[in-house]
Amino acid sequence: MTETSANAMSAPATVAKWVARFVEARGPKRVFGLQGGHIQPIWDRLAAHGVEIVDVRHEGAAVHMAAAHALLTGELGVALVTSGPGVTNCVTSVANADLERAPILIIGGCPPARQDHMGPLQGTPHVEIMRPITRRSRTLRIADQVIRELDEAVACAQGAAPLPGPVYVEIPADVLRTTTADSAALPEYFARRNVASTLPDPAAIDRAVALLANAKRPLVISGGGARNAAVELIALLDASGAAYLDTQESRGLVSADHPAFAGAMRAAAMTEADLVLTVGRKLDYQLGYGSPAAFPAARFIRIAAHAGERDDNRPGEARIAGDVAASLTMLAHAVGNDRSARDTSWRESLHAKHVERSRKYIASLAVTPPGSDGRMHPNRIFAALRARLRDDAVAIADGGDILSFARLGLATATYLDSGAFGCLGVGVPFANAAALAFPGRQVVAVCGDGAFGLHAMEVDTAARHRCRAVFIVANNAAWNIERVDQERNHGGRVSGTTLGDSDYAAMARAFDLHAERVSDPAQLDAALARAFASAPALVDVAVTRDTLSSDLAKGLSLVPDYQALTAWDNAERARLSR
Ligand SMILES: Cc1ncc(C[n+]2csc(CCOP(=O)(O)OP(=O)(O)O)c2C)c(N)n1
Ligand SMILES: [Mg+2]
Repeated sequence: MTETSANAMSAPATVAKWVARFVEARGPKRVFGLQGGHIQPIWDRLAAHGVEIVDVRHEGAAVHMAAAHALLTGELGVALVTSGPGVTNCVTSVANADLERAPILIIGGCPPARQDHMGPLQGTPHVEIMRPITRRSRTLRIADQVIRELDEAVACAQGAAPLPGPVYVEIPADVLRTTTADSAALPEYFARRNVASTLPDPAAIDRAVALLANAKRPLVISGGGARNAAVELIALLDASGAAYLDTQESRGLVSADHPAFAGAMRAAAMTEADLVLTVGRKLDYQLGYGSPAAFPAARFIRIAAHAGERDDNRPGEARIAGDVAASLTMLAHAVGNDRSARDTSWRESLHAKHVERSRKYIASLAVTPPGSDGRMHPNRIFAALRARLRDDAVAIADGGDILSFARLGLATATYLDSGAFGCLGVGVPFANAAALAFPGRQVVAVCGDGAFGLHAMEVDTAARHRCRAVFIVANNAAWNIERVDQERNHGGRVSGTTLGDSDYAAMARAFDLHAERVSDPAQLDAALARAFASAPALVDVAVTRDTLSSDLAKGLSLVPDYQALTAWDNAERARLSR
């Protein structure tokens, strides 16, 4: 212990110094931010304490980086942003972290309390702006309560609220300068703690066992709340004989080779299942809100530590509330391991079809023909990446059409994308955070040219902080999923959805990145090899607009009334009119 030693703890210090000590003791070794006078006292003390500060070019990127750090490492993410526009620039990223349930602490600047409501510099009601998209949003006005407040804020971020997620706190500039002796009187505020866990009610486990015993086609669907329970999840799949679907937020927990895995048979698995166990997963639009429109034959078991992943939209007939790993273990034991007693023919047939369909799909990537404009299909990028990425690579996908292709084409176990929020712009900051968190692993972000533009300046952050990521821009000179929607579904009137065929490699070179433009698929592999060797690097790939992605084909752009996808929306209408 250096700064948090007993002597240092009892010596008077400014609130800013206490905050820096707290971040040093409780946060990760790296924080993300963009400086401003209102937060300078904390920034300065963090620098003095040797905490690594990754300074970005837009506050939204700092919060995206903090969220990616949290999602990829399981640690708290921390971002520092200044008062006024610094905070408001974060709104989109905080909303994304809210939906991603990323445990992050955002420390904002705030005008001096003595200038409250007088029209101060950079004054705007941050706390009210942040409230609906955070677990807690507060101004900390009392100097010797600041550390207690921060301690509670971290607990909220990590799940003391109904879900883990972002927490916003700000400390007025005059409060930061106040000297206080005892704001940190309790050393336990500075001790890292495990997130509190609870065991489920055994009666709920019994109900789940009874439901499983009567099910012929049980299906487990995992979400972010299962991230720390891979071993236990596999044990339950083995014991129960259930089929399995992952979701974007829980990719890689179960290998696609596992006999339960049915990823390429998602629609059939959901339609046919007679029992669905959600594990740490919300029943949001991606799962048809749990409606019989999407799951016509299923009863439900809901398993999660947090209410927001367990009690939303469709309650389970068994509701297992508690630590996910412990719940899965208890359930697996209670189910027993008598494989002969189970009929696993449904999952076997699903898995066999999954294997066949995936094999064909993977083989098709390298031979998908070019579009009518002569440019390569985006699948060629994924064919090249598959050959080059190691098993532990981290992949990020961001965009419209390209995201739809990437979800199938990018196969890494560690994977993040624009998520349930559809948050274009995450690609570069997510990859930068991943590259800093895992310096020994390959990190690649595949971004649409539109999505890339939203945080394109973050290639500068990559260069300055040596974030050794490879950024691939799938350049179709369009916001293409929207352009194709206009073309097909709106009388062909394309307006405001085309972009220039811009040279993103030249832009990246201006910031000292290694960068190339590739138009010939035969050149992709060598270009990727050079990019990974010289990262941070950017490869601008000329791809065709002439595509029909599955997201577009399923009607995502149409925004139907009842469900996100047309087929479920039709089923929902039919169901409601019966
Ligand atoms: C911040 C934000 N703005 C707008 C949208 C709506 N939107 C969804 S996909 C898309 C097009 C994305 O274009 P690009 O990143 O180039 O990918 P492409 O479809 O061309 O592959 C747009 C505009 C969104 N989801 N998020
Ligand atoms: Mg595009």
